[in-house]
Amino acid sequence: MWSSPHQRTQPREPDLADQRPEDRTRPGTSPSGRYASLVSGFRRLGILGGTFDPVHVGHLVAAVNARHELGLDQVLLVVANEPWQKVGNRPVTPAADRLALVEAAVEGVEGLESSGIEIERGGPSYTADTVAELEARWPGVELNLIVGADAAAGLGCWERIAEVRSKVVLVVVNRPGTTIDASGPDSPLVGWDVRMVEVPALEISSTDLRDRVASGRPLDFLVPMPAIHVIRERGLYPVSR
Ligand code: DND
Repeated sequence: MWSSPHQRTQPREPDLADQRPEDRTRPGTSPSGRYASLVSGFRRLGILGGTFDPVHVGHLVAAVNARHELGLDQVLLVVANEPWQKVGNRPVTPAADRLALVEAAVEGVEGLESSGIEIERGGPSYTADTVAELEARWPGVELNLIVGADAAAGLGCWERIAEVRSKVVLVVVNRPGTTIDASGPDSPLVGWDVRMVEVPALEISSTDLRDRVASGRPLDFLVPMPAIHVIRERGLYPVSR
């Protein structure tokens, strides 16, 4: 089911004249990671969007392995401002705290960068808006939207999904507990330009991690240590939540 990635035609070189000078910086130097720096020669960008409440090693392992398998220049971990499908179901941690967690988690990890692009846009976070913004900013750069199998199964309910489908390569990574039919006529992946990437299966969820904090159980080795420090410093995920 998890076939090897295919080769694609290389898109043209990004036009650096389209970039603002402040965007032509080294990774990690842009304010709040809004526009992760794309240095000259970048061709393939990975986008791993998430609520990241909190970020964990399952997210990071997916990002670094997708980057490696597909030869992506950089993967942006895009923090949702308002994950509209989750709002109302449970209290969502403020976006600024979730961004701080992701910034701490990717610090020093080659090829990964946090992005606050959806937070700065405000309102409900629609991937269609993010893809359109990134495409306009870096024309010709191949956008690879990375999703876990569970998120892939729900793509049909996303806002303006046909628009997203027309603009990205969809990268689906396996996630324990979810199987996805990648080829049948009823597959949610029909019509997408798909790459299936197998990553080490890590049975970790943000839900369990929030419960762990609330009940005083350890997060060690499930969440990167710098992000654990942020959780402690900011008192995130108290018992009452
Ligand atoms: P989640 O809330 O599932 O994020 O959101 C994932 C992305 O979908 C975000 O960018 C949302 O804005 C976008 N979305 C959702 C719904 C509607 C729309 C957009 C729309 O445009 O209308 P999580 O923090 O829970 O997870 C982040 C990613 O990491 C997901 O793709 C998830 O499947 C994956 N993941 C794992 N993958 C492998 N192993 C694990 C994982 N845990 C999470 N252990």
